[in-house]
Amino acid sequence: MKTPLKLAAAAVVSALLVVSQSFAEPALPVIHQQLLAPPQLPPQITRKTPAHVVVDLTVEEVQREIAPGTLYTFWTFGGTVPGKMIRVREGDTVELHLQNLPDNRLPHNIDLHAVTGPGGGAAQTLIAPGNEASFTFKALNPGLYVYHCATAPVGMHVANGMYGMILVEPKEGMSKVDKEYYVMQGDFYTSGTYRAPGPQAFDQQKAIDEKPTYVIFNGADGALTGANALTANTNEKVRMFFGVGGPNITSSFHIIGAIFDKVYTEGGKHYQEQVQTTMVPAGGSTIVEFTPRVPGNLTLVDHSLTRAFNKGAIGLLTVSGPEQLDIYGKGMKKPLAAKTAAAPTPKPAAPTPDKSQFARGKAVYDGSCITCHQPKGEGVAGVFPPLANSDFFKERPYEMAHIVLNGRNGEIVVNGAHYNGVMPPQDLSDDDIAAVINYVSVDLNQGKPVVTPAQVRDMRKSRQP
Ligand code: HEC
Ligand SMILES: [Cu+2]
Repeated sequence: MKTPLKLAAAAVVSALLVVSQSFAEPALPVIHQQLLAPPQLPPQITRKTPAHVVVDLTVEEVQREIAPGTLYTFWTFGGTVPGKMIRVREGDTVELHLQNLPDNRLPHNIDLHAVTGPGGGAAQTLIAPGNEASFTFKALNPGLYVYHCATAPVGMHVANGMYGMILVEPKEGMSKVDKEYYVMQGDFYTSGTYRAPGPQAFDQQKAIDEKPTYVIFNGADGALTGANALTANTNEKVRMFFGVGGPNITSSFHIIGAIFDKVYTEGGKHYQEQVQTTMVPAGGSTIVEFTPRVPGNLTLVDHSLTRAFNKGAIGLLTVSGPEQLDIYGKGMKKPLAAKTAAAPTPKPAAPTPDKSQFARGKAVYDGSCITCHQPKGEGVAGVFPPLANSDFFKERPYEMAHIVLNGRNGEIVVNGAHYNGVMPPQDLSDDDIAAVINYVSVDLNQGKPVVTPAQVRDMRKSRQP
């Protein structure tokens, strides 16, 4: 039982609290934040005064594809990896509600790096499934901040996808841009190998050893490629909010074919200009701004490159618009003049369409394939498989265009011999790929032309790198 004295004291204290709160926040307008699934994010803030922003985040444990045909159980904020992005203004009061759904198996909480105070909200929000927690904080410092689950084992909760970002816009606002995107990199540790099919469990030892199976953007191998590629038009200003959830691997963030006009290093206040690659720490962020000038695909990568090409850290930004040949020329390729007499003089080609495609196919072959597959397609024993009289090629000649488009690695048997190498994807146009495949089919395998540029274009559209 409380004594009357204590009760009276408590009443005074709570009365004081009510008074001070109502002085501190004279009728702040209440705004309910509309959260969007990444790579989208709430729109730029136009208001010039502080608000009381209510944010509802739901913890959801969901099984979905980490790669095509590979399932993984993600723990998420708002059902997505990364968690949905929160956007407030410097000086706002944020009232954050966290729900841990009844069907979840584990306790969770949230630690926001934008919070000034021990634990960033972790203690206030630690709840078992079937509960809701809430707390308020004042967004004192502008910047782009990571949030994440901080429930033990923290590394595991983050490794399962429990991170996102909160942007605190500076009081003076942010400059206007045409497109904004939200991308986070994370490292994942699965029991099976990269792209092993079926459900995969979390591998604690791989996590401790910091040997991820996947390093990916937005929670899946292919989350930002194919039909999911980001888009922009030439000469549009693009701003990307990029963060690293980790738990362990930092990013050498780079966009192939773009130079960042501005990089707000580490998500802070100052920017650096004219940057190619920026380091982003685990639990850190960056804001990059750039303006694509020529059409085509720009490729987001972690420039620690085996992560990009062997663990999934690849995304695309497809830029549409007219060619700008003064900025980016088409170029030309031709074989070097032969130094020895051994080179046979090519027979003059009759100007039929087929023959010209054939000539082009040979030119592409000599320019792109010859170094590995050798001049007559004979290959190198044990290293590069033959393309001439290849049973592997003849079995499904049409599908070979996939190999040239996407590359290939792993065990392969050609004419009874085993190979286990890496063929990188070839950076060639649809016409060149069709031409070289038809050249290999007709000239090296006594077959027929098997693929058209239009078919290669369709393959490219539907591919999952
Ligand atoms: C850097 C070396 C390299 C280059 C360049 C290269 N390849 Fe390959 N290619 C390989 C390797 C290695 C393999 C086997 C991959 C494996 O082990 O899974 C292969 C496999 C293939 C295969 C399937 C196996 C077979 O022998 O039929 C085809 C088809 C193929 N390459 C076509 C091409 C074409 C066409 C080009 C040029 C546009 C090309 N490659 C350029 C290294 C290369
Ligand atoms: Cu958690």
